[in-house]
Amino acid sequence: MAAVDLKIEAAFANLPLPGQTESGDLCLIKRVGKGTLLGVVDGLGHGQEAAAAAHAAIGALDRHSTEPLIDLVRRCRDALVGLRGVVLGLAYLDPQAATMAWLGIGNIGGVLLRADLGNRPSRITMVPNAGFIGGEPAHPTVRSVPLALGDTIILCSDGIRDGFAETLVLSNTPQEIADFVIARHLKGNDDALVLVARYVR
Ligand SMILES: [Mn+2]
Repeated sequence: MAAVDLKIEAAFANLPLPGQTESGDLCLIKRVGKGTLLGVVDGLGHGQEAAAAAHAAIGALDRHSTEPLIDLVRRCRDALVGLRGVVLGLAYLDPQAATMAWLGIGNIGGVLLRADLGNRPSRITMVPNAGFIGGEPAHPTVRSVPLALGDTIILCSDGIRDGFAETLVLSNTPQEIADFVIARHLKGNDDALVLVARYVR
């Protein structure tokens, strides 16, 4: 499945743990204002309870998508009362300003890969804050980075092994990259989700 707008092209791949019908990993790709909001949520554990928590968090992100990233974290927390916790990665890509703001709470991967390798550093890794949403109040750090045409952003759950970024062919489409990462870098002991977005003309 892919969502395309004028400037941000995004796609994802999601695979539940074998034997589970539902993935506890979910994502959101949504046009918000002139930009695109990306979210990856991993409900703690797996199976139906993890999926219920992930659905609640994604619903909160969708309902409040115009709010600042930091407020979305609080919205998720409010939506998770009585449910399991989640870990979360959020990014807002603003093609007009050519910036991306992002944050992570818990074990969520995020990497920005530059199209122009002369643009140093050629890779920026998101450093998530510790913890999860649904426990102690989280106070994540929102970081802003410049975006250039062709740059690729990847958010993924911990069902994906580290080190995948080195193996990617950046001329491939976001969907091809997402499918490749799921096919080749799956841990196999957890649900897995990878979301790939690119800033395109
Ligand atoms: Mn997980």
